[in-house]
Amino acid sequence: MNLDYEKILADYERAKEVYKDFGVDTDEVLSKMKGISISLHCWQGDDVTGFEEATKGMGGGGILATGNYFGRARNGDELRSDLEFAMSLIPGKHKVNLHAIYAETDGKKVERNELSIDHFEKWLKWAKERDIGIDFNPTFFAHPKAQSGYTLSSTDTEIRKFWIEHGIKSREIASQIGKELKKTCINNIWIPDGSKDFTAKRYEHRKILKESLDEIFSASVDKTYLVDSVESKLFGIGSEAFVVGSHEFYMGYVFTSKHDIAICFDLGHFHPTESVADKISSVLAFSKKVLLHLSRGMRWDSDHVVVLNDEVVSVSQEVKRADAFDRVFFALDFFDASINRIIAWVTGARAALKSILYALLEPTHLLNEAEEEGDFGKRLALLEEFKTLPFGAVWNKFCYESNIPVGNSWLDKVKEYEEKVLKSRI
Ligand code: RNT
Ligand code: ZN
Repeated sequence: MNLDYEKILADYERAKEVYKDFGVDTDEVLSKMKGISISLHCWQGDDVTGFEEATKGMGGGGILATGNYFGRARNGDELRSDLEFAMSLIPGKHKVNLHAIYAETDGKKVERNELSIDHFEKWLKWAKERDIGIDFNPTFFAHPKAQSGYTLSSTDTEIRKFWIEHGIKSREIASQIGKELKKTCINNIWIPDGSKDFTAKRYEHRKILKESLDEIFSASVDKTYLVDSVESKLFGIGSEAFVVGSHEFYMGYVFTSKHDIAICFDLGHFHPTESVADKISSVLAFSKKVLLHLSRGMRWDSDHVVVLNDEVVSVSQEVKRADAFDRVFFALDFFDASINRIIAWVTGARAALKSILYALLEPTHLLNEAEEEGDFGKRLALLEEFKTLPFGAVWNKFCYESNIPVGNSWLDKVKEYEEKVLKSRI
């Protein structure tokens, strides 16, 4: 589909009138959309491999990119070039999310507890030139010291110390990244700790994790641009019976900590019938900030590419209805190695942005009014009506205004890139 400007504009003008009848100003919504930034995870581009020579391909921690599509980025330059290309197909200005394993150390072996901002120079320079922000994650998996299944909650003091040091180093790096770029940098802690089978010392591991987090968050690090967050999980491959950092654990931790820490909700980290959308307002009542990892579980935490499904839409609607776009950070978290990785990035990012636009276009005031009147039949009927408003025409206008291919014409560009760039990586 290749739409010309006349048609995009005409469709938009008609849609604008329809939304106006419902009391929504689409021009205003489009200008809000321009200020929305999501975090694009670098790890979709290389199947969460990273650049550490010693641990490349080691995997572990229960996260697993399946598939063998050609063209995986093999180094920083390839990954940045792929990301940059993906960003040219995603409307808006977005951040990039890094993991510690994406450090570039010039062939030198640098242990994770010795990392510094210097090892992210290339990423910083690249981001500065493009005026984009960077988020950060310590990497507590794919490492010999994580093979026991425990890191920050390990009963082995040496192992635990190593990971605490890594946690502190990562906060320092994130703080400096934020300062350099003058943009918020979220440092999200996710640890794989847990066990495949029935575990007796659950309480002990959780007490140890609490103490480790206390040490990490007590380290004096400038928080001008740094936002700390912690991510829970229900189970993982190899941690089916016990996950130390459960949702309850982190809720308790964040709400009672003297430090300002956000909760991260990954859409794949809950029981399949649980609604993450409904958790947002509960947590916002107690916590200043929330981080979202948009993902798509398929029967389990499978990290499938995000699509515009009910779950993602409900999440965005909750943020819109709570007027909390300044307190809720959107990040992507999936890894599919079975399809072209750029298609995965672009599809997921566009779907996430579509859900936000869809939510912003919702005539929420009409729902509120119906609720205030106690007319719940009207509320239900309106919700159904909203589903078929001409959202697509506004989305196309957003892409067009952002100088991004409209409709699926971006696919042709990916195919060209595949031929020219990705094929040579075989
Ligand atoms: C794992 C978590 C975590 C990772 C990334 C790579 O289950 O979702 O966020 O996917 O940090
Ligand atoms: Zn996640």
